[in-house]
Formats: sequence, C-alpha cells, structure tokens
Amino acid sequence: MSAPTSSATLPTPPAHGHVRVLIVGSGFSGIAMAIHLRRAGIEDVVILERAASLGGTWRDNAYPGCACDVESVLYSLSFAPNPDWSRTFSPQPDIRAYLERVAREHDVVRLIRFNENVTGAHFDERSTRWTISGSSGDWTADALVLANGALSDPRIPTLPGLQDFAGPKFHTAQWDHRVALAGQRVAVIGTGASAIQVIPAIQPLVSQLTVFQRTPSWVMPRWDRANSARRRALYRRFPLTQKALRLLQYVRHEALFVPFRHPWARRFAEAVIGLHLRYQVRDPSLRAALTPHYAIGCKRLLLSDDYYPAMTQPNVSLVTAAITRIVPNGVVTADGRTHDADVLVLATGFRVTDWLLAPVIRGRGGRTLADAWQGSPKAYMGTTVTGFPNLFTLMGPNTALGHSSVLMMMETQIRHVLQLLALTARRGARVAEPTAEAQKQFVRWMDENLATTVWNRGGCSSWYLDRTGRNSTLWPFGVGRFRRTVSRVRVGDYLFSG
Ligand code: N01
Repeated sequence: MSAPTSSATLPTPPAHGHVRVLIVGSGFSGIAMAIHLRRAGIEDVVILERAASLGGTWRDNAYPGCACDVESVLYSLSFAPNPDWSRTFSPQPDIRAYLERVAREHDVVRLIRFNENVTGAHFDERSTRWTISGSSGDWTADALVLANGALSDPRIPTLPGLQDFAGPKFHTAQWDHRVALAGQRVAVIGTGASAIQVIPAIQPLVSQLTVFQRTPSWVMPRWDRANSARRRALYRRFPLTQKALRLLQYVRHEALFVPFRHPWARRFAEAVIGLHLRYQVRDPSLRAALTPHYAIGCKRLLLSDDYYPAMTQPNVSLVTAAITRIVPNGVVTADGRTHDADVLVLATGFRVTDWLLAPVIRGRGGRTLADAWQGSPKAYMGTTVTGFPNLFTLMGPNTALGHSSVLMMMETQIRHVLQLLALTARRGARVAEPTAEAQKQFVRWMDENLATTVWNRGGCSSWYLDRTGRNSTLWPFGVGRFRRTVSRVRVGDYLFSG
C-alpha cells in the first residue's frame, strides 16, 4: 500500500455549515477525490454518504461470486498499489477492504457523514455557493462533486405480479444473505455481468436453478488465478515488478479496444471467443441458445471461466422464452409454462443513464440537471456542465469504458477538477463552468465518434444508450486518449466568475 497522506491531524468537518468542497458518495470516486484534495492542500472537505459504511458499488454488490472483471493490479488506485491482492481478479470482500484501508490510511474516513442522504442542491448566484440538503440538514460549499456512481441504483423490472411472489426475492445489489439457498429452487432473471458471476457460485448449492435469458452475452475466458505468497512477497519487496505488470495490463486492455472500433478485428475476436463457448458447451441446442446474435462488444463483453460449465450442469435449465408474469410460486413464460421457484434473484442491472440526483440539482436560474439534459446526460469532458458552476460529475457522461479500468478515467477527471480549482483561485475568481460552445463541441465530438461504433450500431440494445437513444455512457477511444484530452484544462473553454 502507498505512503499515507502526511498530516494525520485533519479536523473533523462540522456537522453542518460551510465547506470548500462537498462530495456526494464514498465509493472509489469520492474517496479518491478526498485524498487528492488533501494532497493538494484542500482539507476543508465533507463527504455525504447515504449508507452506514463506505465502498459504494463494492459495498452494495455482495452477491455470491461478486468480483471485479478487470485485473486487480490495474483496478487499483494509482497512488495505492496493493501487493496483497488475493487473486488476479479479486473478489468483492477484498476490493471493499482495500478501499476501506486506503481511506483509513489517508485519513479521510473522518470526513464522511454516514446515513446522510442528499435530497437536493442549488447554486446561489449571489453568494456563488452551493447549498446542499441532506437528510439531517443543510451544508453550503464552494464546489460540489457528484461521486455517487453509475451502478448504485438497481433496475427492478416492471414484471406483472412481481410483488405477488411468495418466496424471498432480491436484486443482486441487495442480496439477502439471511436466505439459505441450499436445496432451494432458484430462478435468476438476467444474464449480464452480475448473473454470470452469481450462477456458478450458487449452482452447486441449489436443487434447481432456472436462468431466464433475454439476450445471451459474449463471454471470454478470465483465466483467474490465486496470487501465491511468493508472488505477493515479490510485489512487496520489489514494487517495480507490480508496476511493470500494471503497465503491461494497461497496454493489453488498450489493445482489447481495437475490436470495438474495427470490424475486421471484431470478426476475428468473435471467432476466437466463439471457441470458448464451443469448447465449454458440447450440447448443440444449449450452445445455440447461448450464442449471441449481435456484434461482440455491443453489450459489455463478459469474462468467466465457470459460467458455461455451470450452465451445463443437470440442475440448471436455461429459459429463453419471454417472461410474461410472476406468480406466487414461480415465473410464467410466453409459451404458457410456469417455472416453479422458491427464491427469485433479479440480476437485472442498474439505472445507469437515469442519474437519480439530476432532478434535484439546480444550477443557474434554478434549472435542474434533468431540465438541462432532457433524458440524455451531457457534460464537458464528462466532468463539468454549462450553467452549473463548480459542479463536478465523477464517472460522468461519456466516461465509462467497455475494455479497461474505469479507475484510471476517474483519476484523470480528478486531475481536471484540481487543476480547474487552482486555476479559478489564481484568476481571482470563485467559480468556473464550461462555455456552452465548448460543451456543445465536446458532445458533438463524442456523438460523431460513437456513431459508427459497435456500441451504437452492433445490433443490440444496451444500457450504454439512454432513453433518447444517444450513447451518453461510453468514451469512444482508449484510456490514453482520455488522459491526454481531459487531464489538461483548456482555459479558453471555461468561464470564470464571482
Ligand atoms: O446488469 P446488465 P449487470 N426480463 O444490465 C436482463 C457492472 N458490473 O448487473 O440484455 C428479462 O448488464 C438483461 O437482459 P437484456 C458492469 O459494468 C461489474 O449484470 O437487456 N431480462 C440482462 O441480461 C456491468 O456491465 C462487475 O436483454 C431482463 C440483465 O438482466 C454492470 O455492472 C461485476 C429484464 C442485466 O444485465 C451491470 O451488470 C458485475 C427483464 N424485464 C457488474 N430486465 C465487475 O466485475 C433486465 N434483464 C466490475
């Protein structure tokens, strides 16, 4: 782990009152933002967290089998390498413990106000400050950082009869660990990233597992391994070895991006990854049902060594008929069959493009983010929004990736935020916001570069596209391009005032 930030005598922020920077959320983005602010000498910071502990998506997603699908050496904060990762792709408890440890070592836990749900925020043009309402009262802040994440609000499907199901039912992000699955008949709805981790983890326990698939996923091998004690000792003793591996992994992931942009490489990738399915699933009808009919990458490309083998087990059945309704004892499909179940697991994803805080964040003229976005989130460099001075959106519009670690994107955004805050102070101003023209041009550049990609044209529907049909989620290039584009603030693109 890295050397902690120097001073250990940070004052605890007031319960309410004024702070320089207020951060919403204590997941990876919120914690990293607070640490980087501290390192830049800005210690007057508070983090509002709606839950009772930190960790964001890695706190909430505690379903069996939950792990990161990016190698842990790459899925680490740049300033906090961890020689003790247990596996190549570490499981959720390790990732959550890592983030808690980093927060503790850098002394930012004391900045967090737990159980504080943000209910709204508005920018006061006279004082050039934000007023933020939490469940226990109000704060004011010079800058407001939204670090509340894209994968924090579960999408519960609107299936008729869902509320009538007689047994336990829960979303993967709200797993009920009190429910013993041993010997139960379990139905899993969904076959995305969460489902393919849950299914092999619970298959050996349950008596019957029925998997409801609407669209099959492309699944490539993960080649996950335990990190031996010797390997960990090597990383501890010679940190450069882990750094070199991180660099290698970074380059390999950047290469993974090629098939997403170039059809010839995509066809090659489809052929190679198709072999994984062919090798692991021998039954032709099951294999046919698991074969995707859209271009690889259109939906998130998944990694698993044990999903297909689990699907071939005698206690597992794959249902591809559409779900028509839920009844107290199971799931009814369009072919009229009732599939009995004692427990219902909703692996149905998240409300990624809905931005739940958008209707309650008010910028200049009282306009909300929801008004400004009209169902399609837009931000300059994914980070700042015209008409919303000193508002920062970590993991904001068009900053997600389908091929590498989003932590590198988020840390680049943080560099942008710090530079902009310093620049604002140097110019004797109080707030900064992108010009409408700069944001418009940036968004146009995103749209033009996404228009012909597999994410927009790959023949699937995915959560990358918002309800207007625009891809407001993904960055269309590699991580390196994001770093080069976003980490340096272009002064001419900003208006400074106050
Ligand atoms: O969600 P998803 P997820 N009836 O939206 C199906 C991250 N993540 O939780 O494809 C029937 O991918 C839906 O079907 P379809 C990662 O970024 C990361 O699995 O829409 N089915 C789909 O199969 C990931 O991409 C890790 O046709 C319904 C599934 O539910 C993101 O989280 C690990 C339905 C939803 O899949 C989301 O993954 C896990 C309905 N009414 C997750 N509604 C890491 O390792 C939905 N579905 C970092």
